[in-house]
Parts: sequence; structure tokens; C-alpha cells
Amino acid sequence: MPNRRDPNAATRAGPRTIHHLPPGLEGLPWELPRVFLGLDGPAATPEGAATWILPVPYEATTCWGSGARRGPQAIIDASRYIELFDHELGRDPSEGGVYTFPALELTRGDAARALAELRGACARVLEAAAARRVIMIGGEHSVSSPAILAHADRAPERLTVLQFDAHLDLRETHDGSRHSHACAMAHVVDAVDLVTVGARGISAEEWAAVQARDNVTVITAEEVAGQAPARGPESAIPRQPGGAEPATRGQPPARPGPAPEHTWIDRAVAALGPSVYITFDVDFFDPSLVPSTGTPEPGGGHWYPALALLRRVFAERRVVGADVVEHAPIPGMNAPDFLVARLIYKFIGYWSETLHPSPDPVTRPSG
Ligand SMILES: [Mn+2]
Repeated sequence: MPNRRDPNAATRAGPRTIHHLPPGLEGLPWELPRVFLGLDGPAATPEGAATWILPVPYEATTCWGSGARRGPQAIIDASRYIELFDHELGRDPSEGGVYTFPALELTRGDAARALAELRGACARVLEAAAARRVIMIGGEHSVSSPAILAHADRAPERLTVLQFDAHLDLRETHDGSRHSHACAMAHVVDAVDLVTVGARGISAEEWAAVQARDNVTVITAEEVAGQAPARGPESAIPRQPGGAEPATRGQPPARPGPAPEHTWIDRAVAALGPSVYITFDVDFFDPSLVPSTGTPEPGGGHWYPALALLRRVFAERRVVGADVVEHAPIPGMNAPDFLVARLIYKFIGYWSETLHPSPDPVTRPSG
């Protein structure tokens, strides 16, 4: 893999590049291609890439701050400046190749039709991808349900969805629509099991839905922040007057004594089935890190704990698919664009660890 910053790199706008330049003009100082990581050459072709990036800049129902439709392009632009070497993994995960699709333009003005279109498109992309890994970039969170259902249709066993999100998205309807971003998980929770981390903006209806189900594990933002004991959602729910003691529903009991720092990570991993789809709403993060989202909620998650959970999930479960949604870039504010791009590159790196065991230079004890 040539250094992308090197204007003289052999593949940069040169032979076999994804650009099609008139003969003789390859040597001019062209910008890096506007694709994920700015890769060119064979590693950026559909055949040569182990990872495919599918941008879906769909936005129809965002209730407050808008702009998620501009998320994919901002993330892709920022990704071109990421350092390709990952010192945590001790290697360059981009060597496996990353191909970026053109953005998928869904029907406007008819959410049901747009999301049905997306389900069909995801099914065809997954079919073409075979063993390749596909990461979808939203767009608002409603794009996740068709993608999850397309994965569930193909999975030989029941999927668990691991949701990073400030919200549960378990409303049956929101603002009069069944297809709102606030309903994304309600559409899939009969077909898959759900483990959701970082929730802190939760409706009474959603709490009730969680209590009524035995296939949803909620790890609230308070638990992620170490502000609540590591227990099921039941512990945080006031019991209904006259209601029965909520069952623990097979979740591990709270550990006695002071909670280890990452008990919530253990609990999340333990709740996952063998096959996992990851949907990452960037409002999981604290707004101090990612203010660029439609409904920023205080008290969010932070970078290293999120990575710690992700790395374990990719290592200990079979991840079948992933998406990153709800990034609504703020003009002039580059850091959140870069964070989300870096997050997706971490997905790529951790996902490829099963193929490339690393010496693990950072986490191995030095003594
Ligand atoms: Mn959310």
C-alpha cells in the first residue's frame, strides 16, 4: 500500500486508479479520491477490497437538528486524513482494501417505499459481497431496520443486534410515522435479539416495551458511566403500582462489592448471541465529543470504552454486518467528522483481526 500522502505514489491517480484521467495527465497533483480513506488502485476496487462501504444519505424524519443526509460525505472526506497505520493493532488495516460505493439515493417523500427499496438493495449488496464485510453509513437511524432485516433473512441463526445509542428507538410510531428514526428498533425486535448500550433518552412506552420483552438487554448510559450498578434495566425502572417483581430474565446478577471498571462491557458481551449486527448511532457519544447529531443527549459514552466493547465483540462473536448512523456534520467543526471516520476505520481494523492476529503491542503487559 503506497503512502496516500505521497504525491508520487505509484497508484495515486495513476495506472489502475479509480479515476479515469486522460492519458499523460496522471502525474498532476490530484487530490486523494473522495472515497473512504482516499484509497486508490486495486485496494479500492470492489474485487480487491475486503470491506465495502455503502453510503446511504437518507433523511426524512429527523425531529430536531437535521443534516444526517450530509453525514456520509463528511465522514468520507475526513477519512482521507486518517493515519492508516493502527498502532493498537500493530498493522495497517487498509491493506485489506476498502471499496466505497456511490451513495444510494432512495425514493423521496414515501418513507415506506424508500425503506423497502433499501431492504432490497441491502439484500443484493450482501449477495454480491459474499464473504466481504459491508459497513453502511447513514443517514438517519431508520436506515438500520431494512439493513438488519436483510441480514436476518440471510443469517443461519437468530441475530443479536448490538445497538450503541442514546435512545432505544423502540417506539411503535413517532411524529405520526411508523418509519421514523425513533422506531428503528421496533421494526426489528421481533426478528432479532437486542442489546442496547448508552441509552439515556427513553420514553415511558419504551421502558414498558423493554419490561414486556425477554429478548432486550438495556445497558443505560448511567451504567456505562459507572453511575449505576451493573444490573438489568429492571433495577432502574420504578415498579408499577401493584405490579409484580420484574424477572431478571436470565441476566447475570450484580457482582458483589465494588464494580470492576468495565462490568458493563462484560454484561453486554455476555448478552450477545453468536451472530451479531452492530448499529452505531453516533449520539451514543457524549455531545462534548459528538455534538453533530439530531438529538444530542448529555451523559454519553466515551471513546476508549466504546472501542473496548467493540474490540471484544469483533473478537468473541461473529459480526455479520454494521452501520454507523445519525452523524449530522456541523460546518467548520471537523473533529466529530474525524471521530466518526476513525470509528469506522476501527470497525474495519477489529473486524479484520480474526484474519490477521496481531502482536497487540499496546495491550500486552510490558513487564
Ligand atoms: Mn439515537
